Amino acid sequence: MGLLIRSLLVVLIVKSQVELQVEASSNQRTVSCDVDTSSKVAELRLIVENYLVILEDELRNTQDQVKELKVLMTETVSSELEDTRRTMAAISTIQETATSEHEETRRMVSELQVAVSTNQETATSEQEETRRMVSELQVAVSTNQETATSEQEETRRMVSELQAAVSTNQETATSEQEETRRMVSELQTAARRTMAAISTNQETATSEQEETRRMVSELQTAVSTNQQKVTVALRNTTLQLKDTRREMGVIGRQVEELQESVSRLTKIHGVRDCSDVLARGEARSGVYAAKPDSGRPFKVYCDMETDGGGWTVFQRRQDGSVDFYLDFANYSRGFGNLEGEFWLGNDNLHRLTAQGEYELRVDLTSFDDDTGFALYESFGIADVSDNYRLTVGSYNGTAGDWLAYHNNQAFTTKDRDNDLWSSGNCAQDRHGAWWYYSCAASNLNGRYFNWATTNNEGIRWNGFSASRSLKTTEMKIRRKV
Ligand SMILES: [Ca+2]
Repeated sequence: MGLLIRSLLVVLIVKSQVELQVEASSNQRTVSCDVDTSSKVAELRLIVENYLVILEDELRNTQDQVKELKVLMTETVSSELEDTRRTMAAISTIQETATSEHEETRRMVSELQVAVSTNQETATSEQEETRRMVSELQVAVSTNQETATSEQEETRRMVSELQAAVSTNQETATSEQEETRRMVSELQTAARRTMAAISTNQETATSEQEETRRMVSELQTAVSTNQQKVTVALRNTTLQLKDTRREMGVIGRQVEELQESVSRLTKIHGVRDCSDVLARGEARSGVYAAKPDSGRPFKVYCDMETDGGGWTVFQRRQDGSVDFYLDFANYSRGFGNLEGEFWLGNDNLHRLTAQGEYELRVDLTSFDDDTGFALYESFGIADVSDNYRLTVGSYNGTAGDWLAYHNNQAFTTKDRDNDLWSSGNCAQDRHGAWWYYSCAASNLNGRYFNWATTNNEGIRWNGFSASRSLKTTEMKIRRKV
């Protein structure tokens, strides 16, 4: 930088001197040409002085710049020098480390060399020892070989002696063998004879054995077949036994039921009606036997629940399962099922009521399930000669007195007109059988409807349930004691 400025200044100065010389020569020429040159010289001096001033300024500036540059260079160089020093120090440290490592390596190599040398020596000595042992072994082997050779000789000698002995023995053995062969031959001959005898016996035994086997097999087959038959028979018998037991159980129960029924039905001595059944302690409603007089007994249904029980039921309607539009004969002997719908029969009714004082109870149920009853303090039925004429006493109850109208009336059926209606048969008109007058205030043997109709043919008890057809009815009598 400084050098450059200096060169520049030199160039400037040289250039100025050249210009000055040119100008001076020109001026000299001018001076030579012009008389008045002194003023021009003065002018040139002034110019040169000005240049000098400028040059001095520039020189000063340049010197300042050089100073600044020196300072700057010094600082830069100083820091770079410092870096270089640090690097050198690091390199020195690395070199030291490398040197110490190198030393260590050398030391280890040296030790290794020593160890290798020692090992070599050891190996050499061991090798020596090995050689010595091998040599000894060789000597021992040689000695053993010699011993072995002598032992072999001894062995050979003994073998030879043994062979000789064997030879002698063989001769002896040969003669003994001959003797033995002879004896064996004789024994073989004897054995053959014996074998022949045995063979004959064996054949006989084999055929007998075969026969026995066959018989045993047949017997086994027979036994097996019989066993199967017995098993099947046993199984069948067991099943039959089970069935029989089951049937026996059923039969037993039936017998019990029958016995109970028989018991009920045969306890007829002194049983005139359900009042007597109750008196005997039978508290269950159901079918019993009754024998009101010297005539034959008949079955009755006893109501043991209503109003103290002991009622002999003689009529029941409940579902329309029995046809009640029947003739005089049917009403005389009775019909239906005592457990369901039925009419006990006018003959039986007469026989019952003829033996004492009876009360009558009529129980009714409407299709609205309203219930009502009519109780008559007396009730009687005449015999067939009087057409089973009705006699009822005074009424009490909830259903209304709709039998009084029929009191003292004969029984009319569709085939027997005993009513007081001159223009026709009330039984036909009301589709029933009753103690019709002309015709009815009640009609409990009428047609069974399944709804509450006001039809004249229906089962009616006028005034109860507004004269509409009824759902259930029961008529029953009880002897007054
Ligand atoms: Ca009539």
